Amino acid sequence: DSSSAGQEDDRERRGISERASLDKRALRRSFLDNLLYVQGKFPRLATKNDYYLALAHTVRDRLMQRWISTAAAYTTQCSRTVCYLSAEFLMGPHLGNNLINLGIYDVAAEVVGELGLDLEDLLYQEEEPGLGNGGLGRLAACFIDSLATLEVPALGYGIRYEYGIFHQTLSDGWQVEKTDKWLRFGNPWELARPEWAVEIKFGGHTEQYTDEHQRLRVRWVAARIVNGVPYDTPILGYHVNTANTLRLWKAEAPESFDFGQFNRGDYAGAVTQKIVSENLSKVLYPNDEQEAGKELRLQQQFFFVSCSLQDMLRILQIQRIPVEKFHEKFAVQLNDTHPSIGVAELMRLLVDEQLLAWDTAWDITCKSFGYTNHTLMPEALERWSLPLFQRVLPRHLEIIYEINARFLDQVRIRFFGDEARIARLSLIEEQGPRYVRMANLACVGSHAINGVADLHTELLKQDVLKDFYELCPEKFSNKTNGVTPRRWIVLANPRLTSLITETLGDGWIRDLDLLRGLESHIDDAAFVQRWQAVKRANKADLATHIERRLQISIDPDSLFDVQVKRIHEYKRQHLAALHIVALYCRIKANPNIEMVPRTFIFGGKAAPGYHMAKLMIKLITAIGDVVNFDPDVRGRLKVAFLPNFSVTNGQRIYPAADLSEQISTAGKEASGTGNMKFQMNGALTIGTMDGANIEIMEEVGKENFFQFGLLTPEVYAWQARGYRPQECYERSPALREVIDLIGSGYFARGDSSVFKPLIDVLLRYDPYFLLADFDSYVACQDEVSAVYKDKHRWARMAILNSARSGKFSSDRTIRQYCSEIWNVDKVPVRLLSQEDVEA
Ligand code: GPQ
Repeated sequence: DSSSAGQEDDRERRGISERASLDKRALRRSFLDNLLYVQGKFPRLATKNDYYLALAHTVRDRLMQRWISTAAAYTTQCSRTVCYLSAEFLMGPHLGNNLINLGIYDVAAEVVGELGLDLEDLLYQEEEPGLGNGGLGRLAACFIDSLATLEVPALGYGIRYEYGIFHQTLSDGWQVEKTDKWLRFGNPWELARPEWAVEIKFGGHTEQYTDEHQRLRVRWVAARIVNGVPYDTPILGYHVNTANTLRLWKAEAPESFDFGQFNRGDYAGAVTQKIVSENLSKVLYPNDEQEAGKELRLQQQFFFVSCSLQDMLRILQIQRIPVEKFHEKFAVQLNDTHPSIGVAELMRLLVDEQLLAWDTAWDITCKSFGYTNHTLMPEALERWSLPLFQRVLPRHLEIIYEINARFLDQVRIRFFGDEARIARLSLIEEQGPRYVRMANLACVGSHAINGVADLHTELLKQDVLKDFYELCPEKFSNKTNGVTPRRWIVLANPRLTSLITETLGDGWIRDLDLLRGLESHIDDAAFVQRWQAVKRANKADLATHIERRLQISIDPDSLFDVQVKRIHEYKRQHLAALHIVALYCRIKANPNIEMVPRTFIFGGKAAPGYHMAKLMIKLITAIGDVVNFDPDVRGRLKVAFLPNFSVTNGQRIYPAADLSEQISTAGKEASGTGNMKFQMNGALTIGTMDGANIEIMEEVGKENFFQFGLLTPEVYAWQARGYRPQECYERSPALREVIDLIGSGYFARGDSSVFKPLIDVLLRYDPYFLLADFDSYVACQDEVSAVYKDKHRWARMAILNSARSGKFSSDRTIRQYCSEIWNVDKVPVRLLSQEDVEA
């Protein structure tokens, strides 16, 4: 047929001459071979997981040629390379994505199908590497995908956590955390590279000495050394030969380290030391946008950053590039402040170990780093108490003092006598207990600083980083986030992918702006009908999944109203909960009231120590327990909290949504990226003018977006005036009824104490303006229901949302980073033949 012919042309054009390996018979042969030689099984004994692993190895074998060809191209051409430093990479399962990017998804489905297996079933066997909390970690994963697809040389550097984000279960409606043993059955996607291990120092003290040129130098005498071992995962681009590398570091106790000397024959003590060392990469901190301030967290940050910078120096050496050209070879991006200790560590490596002059080293450092800020929430700005910092990184504290002294000298000349400004810009917070301010370090040590949506960048300039903006406005720019359409449309929504490709051809997968072509089909009744059928089928699939998981029946024709993201007060899942209760109250007052049936779907994890967020989960599940079974409701309202929201679960949920809830308090959500995944998959958004919602509305047009709520300047004005939520409560009868019903204990079997902390905060402080936005939100939701009754109008709006989502491809975002921050070009990769490789 025409689409597979299109794919064939594509392959020809790209010169991928691996016909044999793409051949179905060869695929079947190596699948069965891997089952035998890797898993040691034959079909009658094989488990589903054996089959998954056999297929994973079959795919991995096909990645290797590309991976090696890519490494060869980059090495011989000494290509300029992006190094994306991130404490989190929330990759999601690899198998499906690799099948898509290799262009062998359909043939793999046939091969396993002929063996009596179901490909989707095998895909669900993969335990996803949950090495991130939420948006920030998932953004890193989308970026790595786009970099490979755009054929840009890039390395992702991070931590190989043994335990990723916890697994969430619900017990009596409360969140319960279980550990995430994702490596339990092995990981076929990674390759350990112990030959490239590096040593990382911690603690101890510093000493001065004079070198052979009579220059005064500093040596760091560490108290302990830990080995960092790289584990590499290939990241294949879409229908290209480029396979970049995700390099994650595992901490190990060094064999060479002489425990005996330290412990005087204390063997048990030495083993304890080993455990302490390996704790470094043991577990991901599950706090999203919350400062934990834990010593182990600083150690983790330094660990992966020092490993990565040392690895870059090794690469320079292999390519015989002088260390003075570090910044010409590498563009190093800091994904928030988590890796910002890199500024001080690169200075240490260049000055103390490579023996460069301070000024030379500082010039290289500033030209190498770029810093992306991801939040305006004050509690998420990282600071480390001075005693803790001194204990872990004594040499880095000295270096930070030196950077600060030189920096503030310049500030004093520019802003003569402005001591308050100097105190705000200082890398050290001096009022009260002293802290190292990591955002300030990142700003001073980077040549580029960016926010992640237009509004966010403006607020950074006006507010959070105002002093740095006034000092160096030229460093600042915006890079609105994006998401990869390969995972979030092609893999997650095969029905929509077929419809779009049959309508437009498959060019949209690498150039999402081509989706605009859908607009001309909006009056084509057959197309609109097919569009509706796709959504309806996706909803039916999700309904089945929910029914199985939660034992509640779901009507696929009801409006699927979805909010999935980390649970946080600023994201206001409890505002959505208030709306559900308002609808419930209408039904109780008038059981025959006409109402558009809705299914409210929630998902998201709460940080284990964030009690209010956990109470928000309990509120939602408690409302569900009443509403789902009250006969008066007659199925018009259903509330489902899907446990353990993850990349895997997201892939089922986004394609089935009608309505995307993006209801954060204006000025609080830096960008949001879930909003983009919903839009691409044809959901309409109800949202505040926050983060990237504003840009989504700009793209789709006001008439295709449900906007409500205070604007950021209005929030600021209410704050300045002194906001009294009690007044909103008194003014709005609907709000009063909702708050009183929850406060009465109606959703807690009469126990009014359960939700008291939540209700008290709302009535007394309401720091996120739920009560101020309540009436506006409910009115907007009524408008949503009115529009939904007109199924045809809804479908047209949904099509326009997808058609106008091109801006939010991470390919666009990455092109902007490449040209405006990293100054890096693509390096197409020629596939080496077997003989080339072996020669
Ligand atoms: N974000 Cl600082 C996180 O997911 N975790 C964090 O620790 C910080 C930010 C998010 C942010 O809340 C979203 O608005 C962004 O879309 C996302 O980062 C990616 O930039």
